[in-house]
Amino acid sequence: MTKRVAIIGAGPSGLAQLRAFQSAKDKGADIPEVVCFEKQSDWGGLWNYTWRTGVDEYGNQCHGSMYRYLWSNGPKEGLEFADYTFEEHFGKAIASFPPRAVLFDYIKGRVEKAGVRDMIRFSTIVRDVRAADGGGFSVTTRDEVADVDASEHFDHVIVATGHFSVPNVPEYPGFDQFNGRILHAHDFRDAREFADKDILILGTSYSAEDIGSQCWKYGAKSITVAHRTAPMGFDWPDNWKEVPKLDRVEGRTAHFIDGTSKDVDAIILCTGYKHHFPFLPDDLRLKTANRLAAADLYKGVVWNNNPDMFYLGMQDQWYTFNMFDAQAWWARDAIMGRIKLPDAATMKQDVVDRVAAEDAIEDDYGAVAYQGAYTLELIEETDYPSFNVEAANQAFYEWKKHKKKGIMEFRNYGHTSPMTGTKAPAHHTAWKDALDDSLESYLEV
Ligand code: FAD
Ligand code: NA7
Repeated sequence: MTKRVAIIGAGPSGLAQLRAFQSAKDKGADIPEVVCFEKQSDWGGLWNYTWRTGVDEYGNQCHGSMYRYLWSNGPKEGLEFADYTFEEHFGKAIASFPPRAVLFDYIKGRVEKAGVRDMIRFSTIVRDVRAADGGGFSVTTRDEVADVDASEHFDHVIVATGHFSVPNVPEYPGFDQFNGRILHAHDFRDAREFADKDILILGTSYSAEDIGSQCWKYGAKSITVAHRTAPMGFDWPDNWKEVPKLDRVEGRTAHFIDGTSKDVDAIILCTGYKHHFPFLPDDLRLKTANRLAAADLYKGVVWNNNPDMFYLGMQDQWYTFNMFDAQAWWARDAIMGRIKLPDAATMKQDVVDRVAAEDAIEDDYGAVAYQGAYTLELIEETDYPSFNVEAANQAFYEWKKHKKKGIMEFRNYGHTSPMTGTKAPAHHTAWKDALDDSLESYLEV
């Protein structure tokens, strides 16, 4: 096959794509020439921790949003690879909410086994992609080490650059006069910085819940969370309060719209991220909200305005690694002609139907089931090893219930693997007491 395929990004999505092509090759298929461009010097995407904030060593936007002491916020049983289980990687059953370093090790394990590293050009940022006259794309990259630009032609481009990296940063009156630190979750690195401090968090989603919990665990004096829409409503510890929307800040005092106020040392904006593709022109650039049915993507992966282009992992995420796999296997098969794309009207209607189905979802349980069904739909059209998606849904449902029961305790439970049927052991130390998040500590019995 003489086709050339560019993958942009070597995070979990881009690595899933490399593994998908390599698995077809292993089975004797003639695969395209695949080149993956990764702006960082190592793979793993967000799971490749960096202490840097702001810009990276080359002056490009720093990709990393992960922080020290981060443990998986959902059960690992919901994200397990069907072709490479946790038990295969670690040689034993491990607990359900691994810290970042453990998940990074797992992600690496599969691609090291697959031997795909030499398909990646590291420290190489994609700067520009254009639809080429006569078909395909012109992709301009910069090798940051050599400090040299190059342009190459590819028949397909797969965008796997993630969408939890460029922060959405709102401004409230008085921020410019605030006498403390204001930062976005993207720049949060070490909760110990906020020990003995009064912190204000804006937002009510994963980052708000988890960064607040980290700060609580590592000794913040108080945590105040202001909601724009609705409170999270968990049974929080005594020094944690949920308050209505922030109105303004005066000096160190945050005033909320119900007339109450609180003096705080720092404001952490857990206000989400932008789908941001500075290397793409208008005709190729995805513009979508952070939702389960992303705009303009047939089957959630094909760019409807130019079906030679694909996007992976652009949805809001309950399912992650195995959903990226399902998408990558599907994109591979579309590129290799194993799956035929329908006409433009059908592809457009597919998005309309997915959006309507998402809009009809009543609660988080419905959202999990929706994304599980989507993942299964793609898997069933490829040779990705099928797995018990209903069992993975169940792991999410149990997790939701555990969170309701005890927001600082949900990580102490074990869930059942949809791949092996093994129930994970409880972790040796309760999450709130486990201050060491190293791989060695986590794997201790
Ligand atoms: P990313 O991991 O973001 O990887 C994208 C890659 O593209 C990066 O390596 C980046 O350097 C590269 N890139 C970007 N732009 C360019 C360019 N122009 N040229 C070349 N390379 C480029 N998911 C879970 O399942 N469990 C969790 O507990 C969890 N916790 C999270 C905590 C935080 C703080 C955040 C932000 C996300 C979390 N996630 C979690 C979700 C996360 O999005 C996925 O797990 C996963 O990392 C997404 O993979 P990705 O490959 O799509 O994107
Ligand atoms: P999310 O899930 O996109 O949530 C963003 C939150 O930010 C959400 O609660 C929003 O409130 C809130 N938000 C957005 N804009 C504002 C303004 N202007 N003022 C106040 N609050 C605002 O992002 P997360 O970072 O929590 O999670 C992203 C990923 O990172 C996730 O997959 C995790 O795994 C880690 P709203 O409900 O819209 O009022």
